[in-house]
Amino acid sequence: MGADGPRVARILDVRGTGLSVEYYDYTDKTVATVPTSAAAKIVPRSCPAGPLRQAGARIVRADSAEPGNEPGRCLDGDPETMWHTAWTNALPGYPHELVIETDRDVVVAGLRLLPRQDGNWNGWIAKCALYASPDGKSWGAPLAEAVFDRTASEKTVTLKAPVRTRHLRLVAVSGFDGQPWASLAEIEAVAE
Ligand SMILES: [Ca+2]
Repeated sequence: MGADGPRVARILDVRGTGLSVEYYDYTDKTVATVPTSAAAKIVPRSCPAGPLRQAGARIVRADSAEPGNEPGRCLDGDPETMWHTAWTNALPGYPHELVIETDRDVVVAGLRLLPRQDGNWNGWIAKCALYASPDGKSWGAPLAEAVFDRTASEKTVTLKAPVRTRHLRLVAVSGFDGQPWASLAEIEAVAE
């Protein structure tokens, strides 16, 4: 367990004495018990806002979403909620995409992508590409492409050089084992 700085965690139990807190650590993937004095550093059920959410980021386009797993759920700071492409009334396959818009320019050195954290790997993204646009319409060539391993840990897409923009497009190119779905618990930007 890392005790330094805020931890993104889900509180599992507050013990009867009120002297300790049991929590699940999304970074270390462990269950730990800490005294309440240390638990003050735990951020329950939330991811710290980074450059995107600080700039009012929202999803303005998603190619598909299942009701209850709307696109905005990957920008709500809650690691337990997610965007998930449709599976009930339609089953569209890859590629999938999200277009993100912010209220003002942000300088982005890359993206941090948190896969769904509920123990189910449906929709985990294996390969993706990141674009930026001056106007939200023309995207050009991808600024970065990335291939991820099949784990629940946070993934990073790193740009060769930081970009200043209000419009980002994440294309999920493929998943694992030929799955048609994409899902994502949280998106944030890597600051310059
Ligand atoms: Ca979420």
